[in-house]
Amino acid sequence: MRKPIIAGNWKMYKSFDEAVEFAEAVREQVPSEDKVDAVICAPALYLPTLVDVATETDLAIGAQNMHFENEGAFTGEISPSQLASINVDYVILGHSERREYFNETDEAVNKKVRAALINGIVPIICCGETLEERESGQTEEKVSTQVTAALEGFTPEEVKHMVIAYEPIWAIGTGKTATADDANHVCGKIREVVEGLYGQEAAESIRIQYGGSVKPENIDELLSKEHIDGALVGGASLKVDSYLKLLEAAV
Ligand code: G2H
Repeated sequence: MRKPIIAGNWKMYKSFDEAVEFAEAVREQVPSEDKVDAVICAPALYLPTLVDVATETDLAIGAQNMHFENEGAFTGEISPSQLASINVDYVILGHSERREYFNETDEAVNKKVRAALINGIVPIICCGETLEERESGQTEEKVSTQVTAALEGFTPEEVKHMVIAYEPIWAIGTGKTATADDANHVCGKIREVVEGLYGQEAAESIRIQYGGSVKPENIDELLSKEHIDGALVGGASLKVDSYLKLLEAAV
């Protein structure tokens, strides 16, 4: 049985005060981490404070990006060892917004996944197709290429602890969601790709989230599907009530 993981991706939203208020409001209410992994991936400059607020609770804190080098002359970047030094638990890697607006490549994502593992941070590796790719029947090929590249060069044991987020780009922040069956189908294909690369045990252990306009109204159906182990949630993770409802749905 794979433990569900619900991760909020706050993107570039919330003031510092709003972020702290949110974490203080949810930290005692999130379900036990025995049942669900509850994560908030916040803007980088709030991370040390949010980690403090979440200490000794079942709320985990993640980053939305990082560099793959631990240190160096990379003005403006944040390193994996820096994130680890403030006890950040998760990092989103290869989100479509980073691939599209910041030229993040499959190769960079692969290096970041390795750097995350070395530093004890769980990578949430994003993949997904554009509307054009979906309409021309290239969905499976696209996600397979992205996942194969991101997972290149690991051991089955390492892969077991990773998280993949399938986020069809056309469903992100648009209010459009893939049907639960379509999302499950693609998540199942991703699991097949992992099995082909790293074997059955790794494929059955790795957790695969769906992302793209997930909200309290549609999460039950998504989570009822065999291959969907959680959600990466943008807009609906910004409000306390809504975030807690998403977590409850996963218990
Ligand atoms: C997809 C998702 C979070 P939203 O980017 O990663 O955002 O739930 O707003 O579509």
